[in-house]
Amino acid sequence: MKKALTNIRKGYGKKLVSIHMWNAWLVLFLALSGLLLVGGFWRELLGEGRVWLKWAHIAFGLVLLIPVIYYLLLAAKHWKRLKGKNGQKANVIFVLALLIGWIVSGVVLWQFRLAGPRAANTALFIHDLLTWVGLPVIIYHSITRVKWLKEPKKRSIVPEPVTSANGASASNDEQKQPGAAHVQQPMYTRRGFIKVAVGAGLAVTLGPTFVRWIGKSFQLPGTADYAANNANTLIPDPIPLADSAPPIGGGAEGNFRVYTVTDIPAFDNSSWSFTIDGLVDKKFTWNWEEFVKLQREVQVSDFHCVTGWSVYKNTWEGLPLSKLLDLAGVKSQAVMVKLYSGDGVYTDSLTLAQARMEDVMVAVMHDGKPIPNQLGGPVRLVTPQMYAYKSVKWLNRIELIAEDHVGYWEQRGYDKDAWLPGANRV
Ligand SMILES: Nc1nc2c(c(=O)[nH]1)N[C@H]1C(S)=C(S)[C@@H](COP(=O)(O)O)O[C@H]1N2
Ligand SMILES: [Mo]
Repeated sequence: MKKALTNIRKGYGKKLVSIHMWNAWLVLFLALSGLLLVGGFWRELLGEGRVWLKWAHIAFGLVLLIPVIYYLLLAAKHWKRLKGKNGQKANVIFVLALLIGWIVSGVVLWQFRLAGPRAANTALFIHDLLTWVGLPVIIYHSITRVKWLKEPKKRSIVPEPVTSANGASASNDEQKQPGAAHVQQPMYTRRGFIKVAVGAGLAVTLGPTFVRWIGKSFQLPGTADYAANNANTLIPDPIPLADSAPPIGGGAEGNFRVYTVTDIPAFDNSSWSFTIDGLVDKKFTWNWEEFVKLQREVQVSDFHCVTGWSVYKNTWEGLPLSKLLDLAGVKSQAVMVKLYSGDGVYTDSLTLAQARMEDVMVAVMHDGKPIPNQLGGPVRLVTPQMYAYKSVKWLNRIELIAEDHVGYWEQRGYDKDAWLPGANRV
């Protein structure tokens, strides 16, 4: 009878240890892959790997459910054992809330098409928030626990009940004694000291960086900050229409995340031109002075990235793409509009019907100001009914072609179908 009890205990303790270990490895993988995915810096380098990494991140995120559910099945027992240890109870609740929050917001991001951009936007905020709060705690936890691994009797999750009653060295053979009473070590001074020392060390070395990091993630630079650092030097400035200044949309809500797969280019009057060619009746190449004289229009629209962030109520001023197509005259053989970026690398395409949608715009101004170079200025495409990978930055050439063209991200695994849920597909 006694023996059976010990075996159960032993099995249970071992289970907790292995849950903890699997969970730790999963979280490590998810943290690393997540940081690679969120960092704009890695976009060019990862290329197609980015899409694979995203699928791996989602898959392992779902696998994380296994240790969480498994733990929940054992939770009642573990909870009893934590009786009186409020610190550890709080820690368990914190970790569970963190993991469940990550999983739920992650599922919404994974199912972004079902969820729609509003929900994806909220989920991304929560996913990020939990990362910036949870990761430092987990890193701290891991560093302090490494010491404990070498001194197993000081851990709160033990493979078997520790049996030393006097606080003296609990050796391995002691742990093998069957049926001995479970006595938790009261010896917390050294552990406490290590914790405080590591905590203080981390706070001093990483603290300031971390605070700046958090600040940045919650207060991303606004369009005004980019406008202030606009590296384009095109003259003259386009003069905003009355609807642009002040912007009829009331000013954009949300923050763009600067994405690029090259170094961020900047242009001046000598390095910039805009061409429409291919299967057209009349090919055009405008320089900047000519281009700013073309009649612009104003629209207010939302901007959604497929990774979950959105910027609402943008007041864009520019040329409806359909007007440019009419100006050049599209030949009957043409079926696709190929869009080129002045970065020399990024391209995408629209069908003629898509290109003629009234809100597809070759934009020159945002909220009454020239589009800053970091956000794709002097001229970028906006495609309000499609995810923003269609909205080619530094747009400088439109070519009418007779066959399909697969865009930069679509070549690397993004969906050819970029329509937002609820869009008026054409
Ligand atoms: N030339 C170019 N255009 C681009 C991209 C890019 O990497 N290069 N990224 C696309 C993606 S995925 C998005 S979400 C938007 C981001 O626009 P922003 O950098 O102005 O926020 O630009 C799109 N257009
Ligand atoms: Mo995007």
